[in-house]
Amino acid sequence: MREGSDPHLPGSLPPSDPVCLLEPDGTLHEDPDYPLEIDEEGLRELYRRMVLTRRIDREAINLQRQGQLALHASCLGQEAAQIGSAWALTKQDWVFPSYRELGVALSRGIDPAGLLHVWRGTWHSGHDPYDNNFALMSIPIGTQALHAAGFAMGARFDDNPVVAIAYVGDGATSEGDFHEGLNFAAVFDAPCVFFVQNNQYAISVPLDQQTNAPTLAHKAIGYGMPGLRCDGNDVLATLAVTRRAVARARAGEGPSLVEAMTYRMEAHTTSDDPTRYRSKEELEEAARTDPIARLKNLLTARELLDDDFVEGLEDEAKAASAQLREALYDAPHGDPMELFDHVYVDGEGHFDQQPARLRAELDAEASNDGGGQG
Ligand SMILES: Cc1ncc(C[n+]2csc(CCOP(=O)(O)OP(=O)(O)O)c2C)c(N)n1
Repeated sequence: MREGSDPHLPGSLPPSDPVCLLEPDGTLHEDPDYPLEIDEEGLRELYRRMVLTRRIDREAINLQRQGQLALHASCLGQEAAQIGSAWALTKQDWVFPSYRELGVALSRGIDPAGLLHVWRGTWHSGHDPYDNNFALMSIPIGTQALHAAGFAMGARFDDNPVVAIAYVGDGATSEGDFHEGLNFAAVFDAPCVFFVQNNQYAISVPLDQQTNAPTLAHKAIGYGMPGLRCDGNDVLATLAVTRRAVARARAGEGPSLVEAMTYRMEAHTTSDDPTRYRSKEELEEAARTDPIARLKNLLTARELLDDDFVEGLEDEAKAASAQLREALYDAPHGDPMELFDHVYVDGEGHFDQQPARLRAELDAEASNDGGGQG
């Protein structure tokens, strides 16, 4: 920490070095500002979630390659940032994700098949946000900040001790929506955390072409909220730093920005070719800080990865992948009429003509198909 400056207070400079508790070789540091507060079972559970996320993510890429999904946005390399931050939340808290938050979704108990139906184009959402307090994936960049800020303001007006967390990427911090969300949250002391996964790229645009700010956490100063930084490939640092931001929000002290330094090891999406804008050497360098290997080193040193656990996890990962394939392979389209069902709380709202028009179009399409075959 900088002398005389506490990064947990609004207006302070963010630390130049991100908080790191777990080194790539598995060495653990004590930091009185960020107590670990996790037992051995917790450490194994973090590892389990990270491994399962990676396996399901890989399965989704394979399904896209087989033509079963139109697209997938991989979170490979970002497992620690996602699973560590999600661990800092309670069940009552609300998550506002972008399109890359598979690890957060799994942590909240979401069935990945539901999420991936969206990428298959066979369903509009695939999960009910109220089941797990996990909002629908929002693809427009930066909107998550507005949704989380608005939700958190409402929670504050209702004296509801719930915290909202917005997941955004580095690129999103250049969007107007991001600015507006952070400003409103700060002015209204909203119980909100803006969790920025700085994975170094907005598609092909590297961080140094996105901003002149020394770090993304520095942007928090202008809104009057703390800007914290963690090593986002260190699941324990991410957990501890997010926990502080969540505690601050829950105590009614207002929002924080957390910048988690990580690296997107896969393509931006399955439609992207990252070899056009980054080198093999850069990727190899990033692989050295792999978040899963790092936690594995700690668990191995503590003899927590016994054969039963490792084999059980492998079986679980295989079963989860098989279940995903079964749910998605050649899955039929959902009912397009469902499009109108969840837009307004009180039924059809102002959709007075659109459902009838869509019904007529679908009927016409069906009769044309029938005609073609007959
Ligand atoms: C408002 C808006 N503008 C542009 C896009 C197109 N777009 C999709 S992903 C992306 C880059 C986002 O980068 P970042 O915020 O760093 O998140 P990442 O994809 O790296 O997780 C852009 C510009 C969009 N989805 N929404």
